[in-house]
Amino acid sequence: MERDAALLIVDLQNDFCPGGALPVWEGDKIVAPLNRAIAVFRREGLPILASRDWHPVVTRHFKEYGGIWPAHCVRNTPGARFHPDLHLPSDVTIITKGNDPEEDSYSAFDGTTADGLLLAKFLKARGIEKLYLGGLATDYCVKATALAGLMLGKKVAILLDAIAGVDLTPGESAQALEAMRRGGGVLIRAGEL
Ligand code: VGL
Repeated sequence: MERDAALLIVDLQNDFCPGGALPVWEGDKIVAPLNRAIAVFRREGLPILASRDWHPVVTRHFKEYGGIWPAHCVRNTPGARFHPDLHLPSDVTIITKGNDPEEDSYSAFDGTTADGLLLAKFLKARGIEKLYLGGLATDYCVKATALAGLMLGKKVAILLDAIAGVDLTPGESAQALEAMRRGGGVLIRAGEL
């Protein structure tokens, strides 16, 4: 693995998994491959980051207030917690996004660390040039994060067996993969790590 790489797990939260408020079909199936990826990054001593949607009760992101989504990942609720089977290490860097009631904040690059550092600044400070991405959802937050990272000049690899999509309109996840590939992203499997 490249020494300037990090693993970024996008929004693997209860509300995006079966039984949650905005479930992604088989969203929990990616937990096992992501745990294997976590083990690889830990073994290599490389950073592990996890983004989370962290919305206020009232936000324009939700249907009730003008958005397109049912309420989900309201901060400090069980639905906003990471999936309980995900083996996040104790030194994981959590990136929080969706705080702003005016913004959708699909991209983890809209988010900040606990110290209030924007993701791009954090990566720069740590010398991280390559992101391995997994999580939810392929056609929203994973796509937005991948494209934002590529725009910033980062290398991005998408872990095909560690993502799952909403497919609000059928085919959106396939289109998202194509957009990420076209933007310079590399599509690989977690097993190849
Ligand atoms: C997401 C829909 C709404 C995501 C977030 O994490 O991909 N999808 N909000």
